[in-house]
Amino acid sequence: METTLTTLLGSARDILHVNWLGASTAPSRTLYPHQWSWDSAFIALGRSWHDQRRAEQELETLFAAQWSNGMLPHIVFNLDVSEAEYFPGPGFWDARRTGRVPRGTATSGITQPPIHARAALDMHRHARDVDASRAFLARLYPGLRAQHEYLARDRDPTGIGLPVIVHPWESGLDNSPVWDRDLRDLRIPPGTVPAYRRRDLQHADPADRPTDEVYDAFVYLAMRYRDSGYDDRRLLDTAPFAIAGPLFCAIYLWSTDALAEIARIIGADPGPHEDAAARIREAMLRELWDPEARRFYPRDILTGHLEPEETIVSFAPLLDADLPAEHLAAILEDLRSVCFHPEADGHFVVPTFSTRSPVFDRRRYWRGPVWINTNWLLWHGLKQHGYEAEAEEIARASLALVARSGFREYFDPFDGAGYGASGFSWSAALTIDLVEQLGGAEHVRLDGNPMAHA
Ligand code: 9WN
Repeated sequence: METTLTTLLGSARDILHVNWLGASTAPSRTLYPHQWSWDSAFIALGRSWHDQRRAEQELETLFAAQWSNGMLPHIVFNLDVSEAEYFPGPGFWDARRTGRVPRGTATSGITQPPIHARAALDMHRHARDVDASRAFLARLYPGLRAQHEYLARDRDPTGIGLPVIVHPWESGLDNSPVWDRDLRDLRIPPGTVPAYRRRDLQHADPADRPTDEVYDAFVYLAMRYRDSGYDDRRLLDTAPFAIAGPLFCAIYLWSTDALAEIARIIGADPGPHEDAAARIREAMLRELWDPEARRFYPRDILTGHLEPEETIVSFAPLLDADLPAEHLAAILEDLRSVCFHPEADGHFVVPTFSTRSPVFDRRRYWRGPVWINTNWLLWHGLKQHGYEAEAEEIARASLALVARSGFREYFDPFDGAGYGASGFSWSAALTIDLVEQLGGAEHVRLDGNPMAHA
C-alpha cells in the first residue's frame, strides 16, 4: 500500500506540473484554463511540499491581480487563452472599466472564499527555506490584510459583522441546493440574459454540471453586479442575491486567526486581527445559528431569513477553534447521521448534500458528490477539536477516492466513481497535503486500521 501512495503522490505532482501555466496553476487544462482564487490557495499549499518557490509564486500572481479596493478576484484570466475557451471571460466581466484592476491583468469581478491567509501560514509551517518563507509572508501580508478589510468594510451592508456573497460563484459551492430557493425567487425579466454559449459542456458531461436554467441565473446575477459598476455601496439597492454563509464566513474566520499568526511571525501587530476574529466568531453564532434546528445556515440579508437546507456548509464552523461545545455536539450529530454518513457498505464520506433529500444527486456538481476540498476542510475542523476517529475516516475516504478514480473533480459517495474534470488540481494538491500532514507516504496505510501509522 505504501507503494500505491507513493505512486499516487507522484501522479499528483505530475498533475500540478501539467497544469502549471508559468506563474500560476489552472484548476484543469480543459474545463478551467485560467487561475481561480481559492483553487490557487489549495494548489499552493499542496505544491509547497515539493516546490516552495512556485507555491509562493502562485499566491503572489493571484495577489498581483488584486483590485485597488482590496477585492481579490475569483478568476485571473490567462491571457494566452482566447475568450472563446471559457465563459464568462474577461469581455463579459468588463472589470477594467472600474479602474480598480491592476495594469496588465484581466480578472472577473467577484471574489471567492478567503482561504489564502490560512494556506500561506500552513505553507510557512513546513517551509524548508524559512527565511525565504518569512520574506514571502511579509510580501503577501498587505494584500491579505486588504482582502480581509475589503470584506469587512464593503461586503457588510447591513452591519451584521459578516461579509455577504453576491453570487453563488463567490461561495465556491456554486450549484449547491443551499442557493436553490434564492435562484428560484429571482425574477429574471424575459430577454434580459444575453445569448451565450456554455463552454463547460464541451469538456464535461451535462449530467455532472449545472442545468441551463441555473446557468441563466448565474449569468443574470453576474450581469446585474457588473452593470451596477461592481458598486458595493449600493448592494442593498442593486443586488438580488446577498447572503452570509457558514462556509465562507468560517473560512474567513479561520484565515483571520491565521492572519494574526502571520502578523506575529513578521513582527506586525496581531491585535486588529485578533479583535476582528472575536467579532466574526460572535457574529456567526448570533446570525447563522438556528437554535431550533440546532444547525448553522446561511442568512439572506435581503429577506433576513435563514436558508434551511441540509448541506455541507452547515459543518464549516468546525473551523472555529473556539466553537462552543453545544454547537460542536450538534454538528457531530449531523455528520454521523444517515444523511451525511450513509450506512450502505462502501460509501465515502462526506456527501455535500443530505443523501436523504429528494433532490440529492449523486453526480451533479455540489448537489451530493464528495469533493476533496470540503473533506479537507472538515478534516482540519474535526482534528482541531480532537475528533481523531472522524477526521481519520474522512482522510481515508478521500485517499480511497483518488486511489480508485484518479484526481477527478468530485466523486460519487456510494460507489466512488469520479465526475467532472480529470486531472483536477486541488484534488491532487490536497492529496499531497493530506498525506504529508499524516507523516508522508511511507508512514500512511490505507488498509486495516484507518490511517494507522506504520
Ligand atoms: C465558476 C474552478 C472553480 C472552483 C469552484 C467550482 C467551479 C466555476 C465554474 O470551478 O466554478 O467559478 O465554471 O463552474 O464550483 O469552486 O473554484 O475549479
